[in-house]
Amino acid sequence: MNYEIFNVSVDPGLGSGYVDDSGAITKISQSPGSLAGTVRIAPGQSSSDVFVVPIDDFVADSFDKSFQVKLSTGAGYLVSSNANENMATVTIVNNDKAGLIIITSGSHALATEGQDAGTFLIALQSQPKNDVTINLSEYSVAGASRQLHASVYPFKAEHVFDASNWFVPQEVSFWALDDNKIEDQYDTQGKPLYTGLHNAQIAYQFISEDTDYDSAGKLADDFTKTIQVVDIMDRPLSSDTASSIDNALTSLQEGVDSLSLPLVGSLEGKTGQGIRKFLSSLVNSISAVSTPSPRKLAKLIADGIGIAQDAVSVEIINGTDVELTFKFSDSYSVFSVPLAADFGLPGLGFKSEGSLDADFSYDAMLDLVFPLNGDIYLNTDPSKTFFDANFTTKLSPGFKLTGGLGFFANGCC
Ligand SMILES: [Ca+2]
Ligand SMILES: [Ca+2]
Ligand SMILES: [Ca+2]
Repeated sequence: MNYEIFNVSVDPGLGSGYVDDSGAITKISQSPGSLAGTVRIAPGQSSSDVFVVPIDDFVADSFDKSFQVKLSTGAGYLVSSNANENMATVTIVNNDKAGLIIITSGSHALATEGQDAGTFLIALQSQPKNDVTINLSEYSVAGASRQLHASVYPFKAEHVFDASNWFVPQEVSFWALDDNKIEDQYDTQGKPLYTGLHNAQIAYQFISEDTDYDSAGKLADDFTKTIQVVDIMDRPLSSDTASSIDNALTSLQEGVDSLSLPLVGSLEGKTGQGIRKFLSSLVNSISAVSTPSPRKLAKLIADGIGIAQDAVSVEIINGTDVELTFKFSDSYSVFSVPLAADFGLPGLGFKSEGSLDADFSYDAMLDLVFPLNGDIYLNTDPSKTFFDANFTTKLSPGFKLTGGLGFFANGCC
């Protein structure tokens, strides 16, 4: 039996001018694939199947494709004139949806202030019917400062997709502006997380004759009006940060060690651990991050020394430089400090033996400046960098002193 296909209905995205010509059916089906054909009803049977194999295209059809088929006359059989018996409608349901694909490493694309560009990839989710231009720009809520740039200009990018490359991801590059502000991330209660991470937003605008891929007239939640969140890492500090802090703290400790007091002589090794208690683990934790952001460094120092976070401050000074200030103190007893053989008073001819117990306490503050350009330096203003220590002793049983000054020796023992 002969059949004919008619009323082929195809979205203009698959090409116009196909309706009811042989081109239309070849656009939408591999089989039947032509506007006329025959089927054979085997002897003893009352029906026969015609298989429809749709072409899996990628166009987000604005309506489902369809065609109608009817039996046509031929030799050796009669066709009913009742449309319900001689005709059928076939609908091919669209499975493509216009959309935007954004591919990032991690949950958000990331750029670091003043460093190389951050990147992510974009592609379309279906084949557009016309060329699609995507314009990207920074989106700032009212009052918020700019976070992104391209060269010296505000961030802007343009990417064009067409019917042949819509599925090939294009790389978008964006740069984080070094805004001379110390920034951070906050939890839902508004508590700082001391990561140095903060957000920027990129707004999308689609322009195309394909209305699915055009922002005009779309609701704010349509993909053509996407607002993408990207992560910005605050300005990284110098890779010399760990060694500078190591040197500054070591100098303070050496300053204490180089002191000499009556009774005990040189303090080296006699004040307990002092700064050494936390120095190497602190320096290791900073080295592990290598170039921490200011707020991250503040957190590493507070955790490393075991002090409250508000004892560490980071701020911008001179418009561009980062100043790090931290205060710390300790107080503990040192047992059996050996007495200096000369009673800590060389030249007087004293001889002493024995040991004593001591209480040691200190109050320290350190002020380091990280210039935008140039080497890290210690602010030696005595109100900013100091080490105040107390070493209090009392003589323990078994103390013995003899000396060349007889009156002192007699008076003492
Ligand atoms: Ca489709
Ligand atoms: Ca910033
Ligand atoms: Ca910043």
